[in-house]
Amino acid sequence: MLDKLQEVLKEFENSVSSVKSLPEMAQFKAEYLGKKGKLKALMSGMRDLSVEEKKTFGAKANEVKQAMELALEKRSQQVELEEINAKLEKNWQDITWTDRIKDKGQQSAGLHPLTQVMRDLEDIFLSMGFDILDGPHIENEYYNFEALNVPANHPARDMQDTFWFTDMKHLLRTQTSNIQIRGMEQKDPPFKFVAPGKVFRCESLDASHEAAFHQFEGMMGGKDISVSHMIHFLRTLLREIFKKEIKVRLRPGYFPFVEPGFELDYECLLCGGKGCSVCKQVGWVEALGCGMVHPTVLKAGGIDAKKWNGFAFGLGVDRLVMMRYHIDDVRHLHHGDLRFSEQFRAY
Ligand code: FA5
Repeated sequence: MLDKLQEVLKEFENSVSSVKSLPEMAQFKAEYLGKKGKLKALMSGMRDLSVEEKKTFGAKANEVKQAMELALEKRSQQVELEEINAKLEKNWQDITWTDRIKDKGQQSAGLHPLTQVMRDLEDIFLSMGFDILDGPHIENEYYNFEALNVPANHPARDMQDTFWFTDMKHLLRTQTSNIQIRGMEQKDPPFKFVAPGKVFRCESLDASHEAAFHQFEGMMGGKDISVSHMIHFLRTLLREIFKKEIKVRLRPGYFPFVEPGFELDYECLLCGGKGCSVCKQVGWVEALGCGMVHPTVLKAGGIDAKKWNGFAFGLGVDRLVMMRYHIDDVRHLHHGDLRFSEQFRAY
């Protein structure tokens, strides 16, 4: 009987590799291991064996069963892979083939100008060694205000009209500056990071104000960082985004989380500085806020302000997009009108 067992195993081993599909595999398994299978048939002959022979045969039959199960499992995996590969070989589609899309009456897509500019900004800062961080849209009061040197009842809270949740502890972040503290909590100086994302303010809408818009935060912490470092990175940003010299001005600006603080304005590229609805007839458009990080903010981020300092900036991305592509109303960016989006297919 032991010889017969060996014979069945050999026969199994010789034929398992020729099983070509999963249904065939199920049939093959039943043929050897099923209730009416070859192994069961042999085992039913055990009743004629002596106790000693039964022990030896039983152990051997168990080994054979395990070897078969292992081989079946291995072959099943191969068959599955072969089936997937065969399907891929037969059914693949070239998703870059735009004629197919046109045939179906659809049009090819392009990147939204906001996405394009966000990606360009990320590439510029990645190439200068900055990390990219992300943070929550639903934020608590601490990260959006308190840790940024804007305690409760501070008048600066009114600078940004906030969408509060009913618990009055959570809010939709009004600025990407919430990542300043979160970033410092994660990193020891020296560090350089940027944080792009959506921000929300309960604003009256006009040509340059949206309620949901995008900012791009930047922060650098280290030893003896100065305003000139900050200007260097901002200049590089503008040069790379516009690929030409554009007129900007840096003027003092108040933000409780920086000291000194500045605002950088573009000369309005829509009217060439003559005055229009985007620049509110003044010829300049606010691009970003920036400055040297306030020691209280460094402290809130767990950083020793006697040893380290740094700069931070928060850029309005929607307005940057408007300047780069000469878009005369920020609301065009968000309203999903295809006549607008289609103009950017080439970018
Ligand atoms: C801030 O939000 C500060 N967190 C920026 C900052 C960061 C200062 C780090 C210092 C250090 P502000 O509220 O000015 O600042 O917004 C920054 C930029 O976002 C503005 O310059 C403008 O370009 C853009 N922005 C502000 N409000 C709107 C809006 N409603 N719609 C579109 N863009 C806006």
